[in-house]
Amino acid sequence: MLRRVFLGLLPLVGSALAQSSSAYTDSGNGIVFQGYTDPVHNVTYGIVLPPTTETSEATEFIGEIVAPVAAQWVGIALGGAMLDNLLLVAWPNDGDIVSSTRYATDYVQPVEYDGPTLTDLPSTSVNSTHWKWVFRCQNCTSWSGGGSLATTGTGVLAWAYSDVGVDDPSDPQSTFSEHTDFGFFGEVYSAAHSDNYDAYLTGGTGTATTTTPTSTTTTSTGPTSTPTVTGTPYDYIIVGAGPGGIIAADRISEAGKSVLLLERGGPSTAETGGTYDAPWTESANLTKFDVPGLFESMFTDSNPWYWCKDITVFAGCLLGGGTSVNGALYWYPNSLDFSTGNGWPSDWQDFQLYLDKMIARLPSTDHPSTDGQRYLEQSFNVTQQLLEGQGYTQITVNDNPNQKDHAYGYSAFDFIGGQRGGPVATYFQTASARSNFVYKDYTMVNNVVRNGSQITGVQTNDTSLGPNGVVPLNPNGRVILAAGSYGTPRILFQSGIGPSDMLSIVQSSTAAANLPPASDFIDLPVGYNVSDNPSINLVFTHPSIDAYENWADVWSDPRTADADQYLQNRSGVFAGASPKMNFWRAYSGSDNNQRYMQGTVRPGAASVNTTYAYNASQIFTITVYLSTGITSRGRIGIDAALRAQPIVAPWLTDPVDKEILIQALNDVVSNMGNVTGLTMITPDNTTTISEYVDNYDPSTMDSNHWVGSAKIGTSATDAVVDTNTKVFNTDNLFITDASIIPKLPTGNPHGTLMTAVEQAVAKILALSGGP
Ligand code: 6FA
Ligand code: ABL
Repeated sequence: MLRRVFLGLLPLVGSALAQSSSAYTDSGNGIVFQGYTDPVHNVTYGIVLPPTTETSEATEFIGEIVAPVAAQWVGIALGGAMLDNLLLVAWPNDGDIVSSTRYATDYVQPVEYDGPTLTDLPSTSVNSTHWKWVFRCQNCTSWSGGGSLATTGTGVLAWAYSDVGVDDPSDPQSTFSEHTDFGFFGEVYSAAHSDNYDAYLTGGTGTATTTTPTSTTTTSTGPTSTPTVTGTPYDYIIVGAGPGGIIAADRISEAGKSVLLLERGGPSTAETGGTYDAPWTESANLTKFDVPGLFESMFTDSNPWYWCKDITVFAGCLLGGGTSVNGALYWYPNSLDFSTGNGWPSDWQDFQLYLDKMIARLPSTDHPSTDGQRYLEQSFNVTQQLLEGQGYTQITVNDNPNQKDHAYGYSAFDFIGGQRGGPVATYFQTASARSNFVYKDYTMVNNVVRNGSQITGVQTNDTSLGPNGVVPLNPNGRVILAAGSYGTPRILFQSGIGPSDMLSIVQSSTAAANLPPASDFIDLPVGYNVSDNPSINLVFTHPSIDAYENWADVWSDPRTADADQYLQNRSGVFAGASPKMNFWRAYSGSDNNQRYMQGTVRPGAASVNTTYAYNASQIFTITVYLSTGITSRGRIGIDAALRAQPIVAPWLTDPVDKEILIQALNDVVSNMGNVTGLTMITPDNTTTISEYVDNYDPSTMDSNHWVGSAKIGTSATDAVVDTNTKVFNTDNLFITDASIIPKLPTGNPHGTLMTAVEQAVAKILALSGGP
C-alpha cells in the first residue's frame, strides 16, 4: 500500500553541478572511485565503470555508498531525479546490507524494479560507526522510460537520505517514509572507467593504498583482506576550520608543531577550490562566498547547502565557518570588550598586543570597493540626519575602537581587494604553505577519545585517518576544539563532558558507543551562560533610497552595469555587503548596569509588516542590537537526534534588557519628524515600539552572535575552560572559538573573537607540558 506521499527529488537544479565528483581511493578496498561526499551527512557515493573497450560489461558498474550509522537508509537516483529513473536503495540490518532496485512514476513510495542484478562485493561491511555497501550493478546503465547513464560523459546523480528507519529492515522491498534530505552532484562518468575493473569485481586491488598523507595502511595479500590503518599522530589536532580553528592552526604550525585541522564541510571561496558561482560570476570563477555583494543571497538561496543542517540556527558548515557566510562586519575590540567586568580573566587584559597581531594580518576597510569610492550610500545619508539630531558624532570606527557612545561611521569589513578576505584568505593560506600543517575537509569529529582526563585522539567519520576513524595524538599532544558555539558543546557532550541531562541524551543515542565509562564523565556547565544580541528591525522608506530590488536579483539577474564593473576590477556595489552604517550608544539601566546599543543600517529589509501602502523600492532597515552589558542568558543543548539548538532562548529574559532595548528603539526614531520624507513602515503608526517588541517573533531576534556556551573563567563551577582555554578537569583539551567568550562584545563579534584566539594560542603554546 502506498501509505505516504513523497515530495520527491526535484528535477535537475542549477546548483547541482556546482558539486562535482572527483577521484578518490577507498583505502578499505583499494578501489579508485569517481564520487562525492555529501558534507552534511558525510555519506560518500562512488562509481567505477569498466574500460570503454569492454563490451561484455558495458551495461554495468561498481558502486559504493559509505554512510555513518546515523543514515537509516540511503538512495541513489541514477538519472538525477526520482521519477522514471533507476533507483538504488540500501540500509544496514543486523550486520548486513539490505538493498534493492526501485522505480517511481509518481512522488509516492518507489516500488520494486526487476531487471538489474545487484551483487555485494566483499568490502561491504557494517561496524559501530559506519556501513558500507560496495556492489556490482549489472544491467544498470539504462532502464524503463528511456533513461540511461552517460557513461562517456557527465551526468547528475541525486541522492536521498533518511534518519528514519525503514518499516521492515530485513525485507529488501520494505516500505519507508520520504527521505529527510536529498541533494545532487555532477558525476564525471568519463573519468570513472578503470582498467582494474575486473580486479575490483573480486573485491579490490589487494594492494590497497591510501591517498591521504595522514595515515599509513598495511595490508596482507588476498582479495578480500581488510587493510589495517594506523593513524598518523599529530602534536595538535584542531577541530573546525572557522575563524577560531584557522587562527589556532596557523599560529601553532608557525611555531613548528605538527598540526591537523579537521573540517566537516568543504571548500568555500574559489581560492580554496570552491565552485559555487553565480551564473554571472562563472567567467571569473568567483563563488557566492567571494563576492561581498552576494551576501544577502545567503538567506534566499533555494539550496543553501552551506548551513549546518543539524544546527537549528544559522551556522556555516564549510571552510571558514561563519566567516565564509557572514556580513563580514569587522570591529577592532575596545578595552571594555576584554575587561574583567565583561567576564574576561584578569590575565587577559593586555589584548592590544594580540589585536595588533590580528590587524597586521587582516586590516579592516570601510571602503571595500577597489576604486576607493562608496556605493549605495543613501541609507547612510538618511540615518546620518537622524543621528546628528541626537548628538551623535561621525568617526572612522576602527580608528577609534573605544568610542562607542553616540558614535557612528561607515560600516567596516574584513574584505580584501573587493572580495571576501577574512581568515580564509590570510591565516589559512600561510598555514597551508607549511609542511607541518595538514588540512582535511569533509571530516566530521564526533568526540574526543580519552582515558580519564587524558585525551588520546579524536573520533572521526574517516576510516582512512586511523583505526575506526580515530586520529591519535603524539605524546603530550593536544586537541583544540573550534567547532563553534553549537558544534563544540555537541562534541563535548559526545565525549562525556557536560551536564548530566545532556550526557543522558547521548547515552540513549547512536553516539552512546563512543562515550567513556560513566565514572569518567566530567560535569561542567557546557551550554549554559549563552548570550546572543537581541535585535529588532525597524523598516523605513525614504524617497532617496535605492533598495536595490531588496537584493533579490543579485544572484541570477544583477544590474548589468554593476556586474560588469565588478567583474572588471572588483569595484562598485558588488564589492561591498549590504550594511552601510553602524552606530553605538551607551545606556545606564535601572539595575545600574551599563548596556550598549548597536545600530546597523542597510538598504532593503528582511520583512515588512504594515497596514499601509509603501514604495518597496525605497525601503531600508535599521537593526537595533543590545550588546555589551546585557544580563539575559540562555542555554544550548542537543535533542535525541543530536541536533544542536538553543534549549532556553537567550533574548530579553531579564526585564531590564527589554526596558533598555525599547528605550533605544524609541531614541532612534525620536526625531524622525525632522527628516523630510522619512516614514517608518515597520512598525507602522498603528503599533507602538513597546507593542512591537512585545509581539516580536523571538526567533527573528536572533543575531547569529552566539557566545558563552563553553565560557572562560577561573572555576569549574561556572566556567568550562580555564584562563589558558584548557577544559577544566582535562589534561590536554582546549577550546578556541566563540563559545569561550564570556559576554558579548560591543560590536559584531568576529573581530573580538579573532583577537581572543590570537591570545589563547599564545597562552596554549606557552603552557608547559605540551608537545
Ligand atoms: N560576525 C561578525 O563579526 N560580523 C558579521 O557581519 C557577522 N555576520 C554573521 C552572519 O551574517 C551570519 C549569517 C552568521 C551565521 C554569523 C555572523 N557573524 C558575524 C558571527 C560570526 O561569523 C561568528 O561569531 C564566527 O564565525 C564564530 O566563529 P567560530 O570559529 O566560533 O565558529 P564557526 O561556526 O565560524 O566555525 C566552526 C567551524 O567548525 C565550521 O567551519 C564548522 O563546519 C566546523 N565544525 C563544526 N562542527 C564540527 C565537527 N564536529 N567536526 C569538524 N568540523 C566541525
Ligand atoms: C551580522 O553580524 C548578523 O549576524 C547578520 O544577521 C547580519 O545580516 C549581518 N551581520 C549584516 O549586518 C542579516 C541580513 O542583513 C538579513 O537580511 C538577514 O535576514 C539576517 O542577517 C538573518 O539573521
